[in-house]
Amino acid sequence: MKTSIAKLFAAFAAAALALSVVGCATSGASSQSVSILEPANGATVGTTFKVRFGVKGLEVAPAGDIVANSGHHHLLINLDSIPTGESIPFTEKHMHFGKGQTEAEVKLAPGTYKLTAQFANGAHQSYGKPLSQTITVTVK
Ligand SMILES: [Cu+2]
Repeated sequence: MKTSIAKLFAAFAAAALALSVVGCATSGASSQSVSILEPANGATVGTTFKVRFGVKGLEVAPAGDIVANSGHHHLLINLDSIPTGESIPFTEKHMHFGKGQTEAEVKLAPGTYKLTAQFANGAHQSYGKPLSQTITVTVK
């Protein structure tokens, strides 16, 4: 009796493990992320400040060709993430780093701002909310 329960448990554990492995393989998107490394969320910065972007599981490349898991950074001023597949406009509030830059000098007038890093493909089509991060900074 004891043995059969142990065997059953072992089989169950093996099945659970197999499921979790499959789960990892199919949800590759969760291993990818985009973040603002600098400034920190809630930071107070000067009117000229440096923004540094970070990526995980993605390639940063100049704008041009559409390549899977590759793209460039955008900084959106006082805007939320852009829905997946939508083109990111070229305005003062949508800064494109189409040369593949991972950091930039940003100038803003004093005030409180929402800054959103949005990753997009070579044709400036957004990868959506999963590959974005929004922080708030105070410019003094
Ligand atoms: Cu762009």
